[in-house]
Amino acid sequence: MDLFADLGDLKKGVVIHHWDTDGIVSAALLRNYFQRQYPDKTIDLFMPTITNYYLTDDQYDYLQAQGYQFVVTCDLNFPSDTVQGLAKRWPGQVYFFDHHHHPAPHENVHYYNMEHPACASHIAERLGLPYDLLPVIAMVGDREEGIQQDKLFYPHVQAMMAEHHLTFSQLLDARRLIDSNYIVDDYDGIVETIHLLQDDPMAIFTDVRLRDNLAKIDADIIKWLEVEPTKLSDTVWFWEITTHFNILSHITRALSRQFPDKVIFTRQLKNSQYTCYMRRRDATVDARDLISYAHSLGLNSGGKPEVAGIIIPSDQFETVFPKLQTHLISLATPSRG
Ligand SMILES: [Mn+2]
Repeated sequence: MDLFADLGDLKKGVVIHHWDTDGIVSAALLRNYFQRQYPDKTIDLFMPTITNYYLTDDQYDYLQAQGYQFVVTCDLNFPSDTVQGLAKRWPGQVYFFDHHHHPAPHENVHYYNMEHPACASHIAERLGLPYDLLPVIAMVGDREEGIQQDKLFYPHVQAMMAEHHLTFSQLLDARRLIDSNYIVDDYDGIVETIHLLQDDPMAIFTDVRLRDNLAKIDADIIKWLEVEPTKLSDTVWFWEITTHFNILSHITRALSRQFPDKVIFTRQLKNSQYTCYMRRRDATVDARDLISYAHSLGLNSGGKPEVAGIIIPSDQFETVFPKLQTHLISLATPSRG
């Protein structure tokens, strides 16, 4: 079955993709597929602002002004209102690929979403492509070591390791190299990497710019490990991270490794919103308590028992942040008596 039969004579489309390894590989797979199967169609690349799982009005306007006739989204797990926003502007010509969960299908959208190790592996299956190096890099990208426990898909990873003489840790490196683009906030670098992956996935291992990114990222993390915290209490230590890199989660993890008995609390202002992280190892705070408190304040928040991420729009920052901080200190203070 031809997934894209409804495109008919439409010539100009765009892939809107995630900024991580899986999203980048998905875009490369789709572009290669179109070049082979539909050489008369062009398919450009577009990304939301890094960290935004939605499109702004300006971005919708830009996409319409480009004259795109169809839209393919991959690995972004766009919320319903964004999918509707796309469907309204491109009725019948939105192709949605994802592997996160199963919300109800949207009207006027070609909706391809199912559980899969990666969006790229799901796309490969849907398009009848082999599980070759591209989907394998994406599966390792999203699942990391966890993919080794996947009886159905790990054999495909092993086959590519054998064919290309790669170790598993080199596949993990591929993920670090590809993800380095978004961490250093390099939009052009992401486009270049997609082209590189389209032509020769092995070329990323020797790409000087990507290696250089890793060195910059490591240097930045090391620098922050030496910065004195603001000690909000005996256990809650706070750092305000000022860098233009998308690196807050990495820094927070590194700080937590360095101070395993502390509750690490970090904050970064970027794109007119604050992102806060809380992470702990040996301290007994349950991050989910902070997440529900953030939800009660109307904030976007998610995580696991050991880590919480919270977004604060800058216009709410003054009123909301002190409450969050006070609540975290009380969660981390053992009650006496
Ligand atoms: Mn993914």
